[in-house]
Amino acid sequence: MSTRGAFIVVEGLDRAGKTTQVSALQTRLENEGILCKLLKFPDRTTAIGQMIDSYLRSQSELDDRAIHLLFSANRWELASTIEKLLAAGTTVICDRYAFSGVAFSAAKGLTFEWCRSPDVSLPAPDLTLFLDITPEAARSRGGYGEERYEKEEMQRKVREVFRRISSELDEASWVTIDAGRDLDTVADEIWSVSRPFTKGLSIPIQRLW
Ligand code: T5A
Ligand code: NA
Repeated sequence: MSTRGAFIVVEGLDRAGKTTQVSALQTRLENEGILCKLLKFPDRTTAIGQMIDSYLRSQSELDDRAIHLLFSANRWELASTIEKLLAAGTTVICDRYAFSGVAFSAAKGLTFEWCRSPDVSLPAPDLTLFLDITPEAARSRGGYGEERYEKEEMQRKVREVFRRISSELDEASWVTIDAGRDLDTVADEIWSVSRPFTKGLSIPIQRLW
């Protein structure tokens, strides 16, 4: 039976080390000769992505619903690319995805169900690695940056919504990783959890949610 690539998403609070870890995972996959592609949301390079970038840097203001829909549209722009890569046998690693979309908008006060609806039927990750870190530990990593959501109170609320999301998903597809440890320890755990998924999957691509 022919297999497809696995869709692996890395999620977490700001400064949890997502970008550091997706890059480490990509290196390990390449060293094993496994075909992989790294994606990131928001993808700030598209026209929609540029609107998101401007909002995050507080250079523009948007209604909470409007920015939520732009984040979702930014994922839909790449949905068919993700599907084609997976079908061609490429492992797709993604730095944030729809879970961030729900977590940040729900933390602002929009309802959970409303937040989920625009992402319904996007390709679902086969594995989500949630990098969990306390807001205090995140702050100690050189402090939060200048962007809109990088405030401790916001990060606390976001963490609560991520907890709710994880409680509603099955344990095999959502794995919480203690990201407060040193870089190599976190990378080793991510690798041991991801490795079985990189051998190719024979089940069809799943859909959110
Ligand atoms: N957002 C996103 C929404 O509201 N809706 C959505 O739908 C989506 C997709 C931008 C914002 O958009 C929001 C969420 C965000 O607020 P972004 O572009 O992903 O999202 O944000 P970035 O600023 O690029 O990334 P983060 O701030 O989230 O940081 P990372 O990627 O988690 O952390 P990283 O790897 O850059 O590391 C941060 C620092 O910590 C060090 C690193 O060297 C770096 O200095 N570090 C460690 N230090 C000690 N121990 C470790 N284990 C370390 N790992 C990393
Ligand atoms: Na990042």
